[in-house]
Amino acid sequence: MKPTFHPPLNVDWASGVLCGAPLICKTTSLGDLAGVFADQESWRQHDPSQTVYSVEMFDSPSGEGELYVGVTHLNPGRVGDEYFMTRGHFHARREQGEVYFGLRGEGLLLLQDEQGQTRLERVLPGSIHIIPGFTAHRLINTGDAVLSALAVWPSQAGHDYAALANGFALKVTPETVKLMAKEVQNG
Ligand code: PAN
Ligand code: ZN
Repeated sequence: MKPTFHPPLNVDWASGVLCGAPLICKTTSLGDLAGVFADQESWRQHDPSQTVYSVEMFDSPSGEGELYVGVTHLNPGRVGDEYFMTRGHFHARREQGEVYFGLRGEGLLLLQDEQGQTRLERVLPGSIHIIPGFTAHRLINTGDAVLSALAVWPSQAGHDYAALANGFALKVTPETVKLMAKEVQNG
């Protein structure tokens, strides 16, 4: 049988720009993140229309067994002493995992299991993060430039934001980054 040839989808590794098929884009501004940052007073003082992050993903099929591919671009910034971050979520289908790949910028991936145990992984160009099932995840930009990360996840995973309505158990501030650097240094 004669094969059919398809031009591939493409990501520019340096910028995270996707092309080759129609995209779905969603932007999240500070005003959308009510209750997400600990310092509510500081959050109220910011311009609510300021973009915190945007997600671009291929408009792919969403059936059982299909995969979504998308890039999150997370701006640098802080609310009080807390870095700009994504809202974060468990997958609605808890058992479904995801893979993140760091593309540009520097930051952290905050992971939290269902018992509330947290851990952090450094995100940097080339880093690979295998997020197991039953694990909530949030990107945090600890740098001065845009943090971009590519993600691949099951189309049927869904997003459960409500389970984290009271927030993650760990607040990430410059103090956290200093502590982490010290731990890495001490092995
Ligand atoms: C990512 C996230 C993206 C935005 O594509 O959806 O980084 O974060 P929130 O969904 O928490 O606002 C992903 O993890 N998909 O499953
Ligand atoms: Zn996810």
